[in-house]
Amino acid sequence: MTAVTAGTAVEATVETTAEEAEAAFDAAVAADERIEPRDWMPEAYRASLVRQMAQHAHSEIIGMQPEANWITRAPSLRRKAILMAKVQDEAGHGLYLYSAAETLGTSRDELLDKLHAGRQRYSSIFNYPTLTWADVGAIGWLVDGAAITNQVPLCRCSYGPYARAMVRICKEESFHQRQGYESLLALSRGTPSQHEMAQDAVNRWWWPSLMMFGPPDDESAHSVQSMIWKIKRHSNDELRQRFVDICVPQAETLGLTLPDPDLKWNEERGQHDFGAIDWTEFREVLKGNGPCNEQRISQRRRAHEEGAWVREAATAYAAKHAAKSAAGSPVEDAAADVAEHVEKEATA
Ligand code: FAQ
Repeated sequence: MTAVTAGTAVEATVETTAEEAEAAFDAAVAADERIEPRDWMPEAYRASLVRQMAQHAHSEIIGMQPEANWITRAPSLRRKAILMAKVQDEAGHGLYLYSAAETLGTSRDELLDKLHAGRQRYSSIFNYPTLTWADVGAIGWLVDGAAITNQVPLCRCSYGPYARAMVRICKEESFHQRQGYESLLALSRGTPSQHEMAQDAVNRWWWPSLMMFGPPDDESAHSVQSMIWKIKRHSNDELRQRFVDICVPQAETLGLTLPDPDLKWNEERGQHDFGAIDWTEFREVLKGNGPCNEQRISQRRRAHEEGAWVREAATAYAAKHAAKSAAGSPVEDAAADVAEHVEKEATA
């Protein structure tokens, strides 16, 4: 007998064999139940979740850089306040995801070390530059839009902590998407040069946004297994197609053109056909040869080093508090002093 705790389908109080634990895991996944941190899970399931969640968390924090580039140059106080809040939200998303990954037994430090050493990925999209103010709008509309399309199904991911983190993240991403859309709309309906700037941004961000969904299904190494485990609910190509179909009418409302001459409605499929994606470019970006890979990772390393004193101070503060509460709470001490005083008065 191997002592293991079983999945949510079987209460975790009984001793079961490894086979029974695996059967309980499979049954829980099949019944659309959630796998929770203390449940037994296959090591490959755990490793694949850590891989995906780490990549996702890293994307959120590296993703702060391209937009942060425009905070000091936002065209109005209103736009600046909105952008600061958005960039801060992305940091928050990273923190939820690192915390969710910690429930699988990997520390945030370990994941950050791997990111800094180039041993874990972050999304290809954040290796492109933000050349004009319109890029901030294009990121909100397209990048956050692609992120939501990909992430709403993750709210139903079989791993509980990841699924729950995604619910809040998606609500915030949807707000981000709308602010990007509104910002681009203002530019598109502005002066001719503002319109041109919006169109140029869409021209540059459209294709990289389609790459966010990952390689085509027949080249996707993890999709089949991830879908069996219900980590992913749809394939890369399915979600990419859904995103294209959502964007076409939105681009029309914006008065902007999506830079794809092959984009057209296919009556038979009830979906849009679209042109070929440059997968060579995608692979190059993944290899580290995108326009901003070096800049993004070196800024991230520098921010980590420069933030060391904050981590040290927070650790020292937590240790001081832990020592204080071990010695007794100051409030309780004060209450005891008063009680002692009152008692002395009463017996005097
Ligand atoms: N970039 O077998 P698959 C955001 C890698 S958050 C880089 O298809 P899988 C919010 C993949 O990791 C954006 N690498 O992989 C925001 C694997 O490599 P590995 C991030 C990519 O996992 C907005 C290999 O290729 N979102 O934008 C990419 O089944 C604005 C084979 O691929 C998430 O992470 C890529 N685009 O499917 C923040 C969502 N695509 O690990 C700031 C969660 C693939 O073997 C501002 N992740 N690879 O070394 C997922 O849904 C999945 O992981 C996919 C990839 C769909 C990204």
